Amino acid sequence: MSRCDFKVVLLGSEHVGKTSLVLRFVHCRFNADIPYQNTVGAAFCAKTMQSNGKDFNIGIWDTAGSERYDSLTKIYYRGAHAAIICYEPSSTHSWTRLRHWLQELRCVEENCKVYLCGTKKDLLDSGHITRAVDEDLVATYAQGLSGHFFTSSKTGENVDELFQKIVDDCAADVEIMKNVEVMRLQIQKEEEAYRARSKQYCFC
Ligand SMILES: Nc1nc2c(ncn2[C@@H]2O[C@H](COP(=O)(O)OP(=O)(O)O)[C@@H](O)[C@H]2O)c(=O)[nH]1
Ligand SMILES: [Mg+2]
Repeated sequence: MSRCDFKVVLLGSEHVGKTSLVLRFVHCRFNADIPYQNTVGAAFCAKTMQSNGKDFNIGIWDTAGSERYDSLTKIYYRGAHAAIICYEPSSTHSWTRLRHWLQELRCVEENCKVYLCGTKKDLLDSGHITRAVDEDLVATYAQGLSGHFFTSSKTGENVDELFQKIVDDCAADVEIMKNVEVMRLQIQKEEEAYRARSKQYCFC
């Protein structure tokens, strides 16, 4: 199985913690000591996860979030099965941007599952930052969506839970799974054809 079964895209303004979330999830690490580096364009990584005892390959697109790259970001959420839209509870700007991303996404991928993610929970819990985004408002907003999580990439809190929910939801979606089966069959056929061709030209 070489291609991705589920495509997940991360959206949200810059500095909210998208790249840190992906690094924590994929590599189980958090590095607070390196200077901030804005993601240029987008970065891709993949991880295999299980749902109901079956393996699924998850492709994750981590976008830049900068307003400069807005038009480019559309390219990355096209075809996405799920989107994690991040905001920082201490930043009203990041919340405004979240609503912007949700509207943009809905125009392109109507059926994409959307998960809201409040980041940097450790900083909020320890009082290093104060809440500026009204959580009741977020909760109301999240009601029509697929989920709402508060994560900390520093401690790892709720990070695996967020991605597990996404994989479980996608695996339980009949339409998505139909396409996954079709794609897997196609890959299998391509691999068989490739093996047959290789045999044909092998003279040893
Ligand atoms: N304490 C803490 N810092 C975080 C967390 N997530 C991100 N950061 C920090 O926030 C800054 C921006 O993070 P980054 O992942 O690059 O944000 P991005 O621009 O959305 O990709 C970096 O200095 C991170 O170390 C978190 O969960 N806890
Ligand atoms: Mg980034």
